[in-house]
Amino acid sequence: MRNQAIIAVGLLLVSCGSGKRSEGSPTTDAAATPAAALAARLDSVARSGHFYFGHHDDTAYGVEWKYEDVRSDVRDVTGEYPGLMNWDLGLIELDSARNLDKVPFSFIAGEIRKQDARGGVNAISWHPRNVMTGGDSWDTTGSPLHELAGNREMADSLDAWITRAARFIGDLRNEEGERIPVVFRPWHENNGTWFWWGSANATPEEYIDLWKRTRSIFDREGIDNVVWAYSPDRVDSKEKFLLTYPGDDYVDLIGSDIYHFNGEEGREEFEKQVRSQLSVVEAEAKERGKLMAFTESGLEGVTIPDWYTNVLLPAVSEFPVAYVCVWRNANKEEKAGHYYVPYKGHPAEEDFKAFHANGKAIFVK
Ligand code: BMA
Repeated sequence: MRNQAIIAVGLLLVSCGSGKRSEGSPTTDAAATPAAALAARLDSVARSGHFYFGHHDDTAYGVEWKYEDVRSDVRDVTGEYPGLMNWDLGLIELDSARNLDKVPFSFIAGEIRKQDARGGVNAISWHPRNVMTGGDSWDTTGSPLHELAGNREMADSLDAWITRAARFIGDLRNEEGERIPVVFRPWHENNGTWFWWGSANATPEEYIDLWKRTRSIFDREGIDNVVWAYSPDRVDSKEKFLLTYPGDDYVDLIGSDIYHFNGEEGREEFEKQVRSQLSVVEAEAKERGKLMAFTESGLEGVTIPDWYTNVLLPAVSEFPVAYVCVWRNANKEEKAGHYYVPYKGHPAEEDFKAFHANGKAIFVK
């Protein structure tokens, strides 16, 4: 199995206990593939009590700008880029030049290279179209996964789509021509009902088959720069977690996506959810020798001015997460109010600076 090196690294590190690494630590194994090297890095960050701070589409656009060379709302406020940048492959499946949020794929590849060169990490999500109707990820009509086994044409399309995603990722290379490792987080939030691969439109077996299909295509393409991340939405019990867990051979990192809704009123609920869901993730990660992360979060509009230091930081500090990623700062002309990091002049700016200065979250120059 292509991922054995990563799994071995994870197990070895976990069995070493916190802090110290034993003789024959995974430095040599970690160099075996770009993915294994990234897994080892994420693991050592989590063990050190730090986490990469992540932001989706960070350098593509911000609330008040688009495609400036080179700008970031995170850097405008803190002086540094986020330690992790997330990018989305939605529409790569149709060979489009731009993704679902109109970010050119050539731009994404270039930014991934820059982020890697500055010592940061990249993660990739994917919101592909509905393989049956051609609608977007949120179009659940047709429940394509129920039909896949009996529909050769649709299965071939899906395989071609996955192949395009695999080739894009396999083509990510640094100046030396080496593959750049990324965290890849396909088929996310499957416990929710809003995506066509979600719980209302796929049986657990169909969902797990989708993962296996994805992995086998990436393996066929010889992709060795992916840390595989599984990130359901509502996992507050071991049973729910296990229901659609693709299996230890297919996953390197497990996480959960949890957003804060309803501002101050929703604060307690968010804190409770983080605690209950990340506790399940932590227990499973420990038992299985996997990395863990808080794969998506955020409070839209950052309407609680001390959200970063008084809500997010205490919540994640309880867990050995390798990273926490907040969603994008959509440009105000595209989707007003849809942003998760304070920009310059925003009421939460000072608090975000304090979150940065606190030192637990990793940013990069
Ligand atoms: C969602 C929103 C959408 C966007 C999608 C993919 O959460 O931000 O506007 O198209 O993610 O980035």
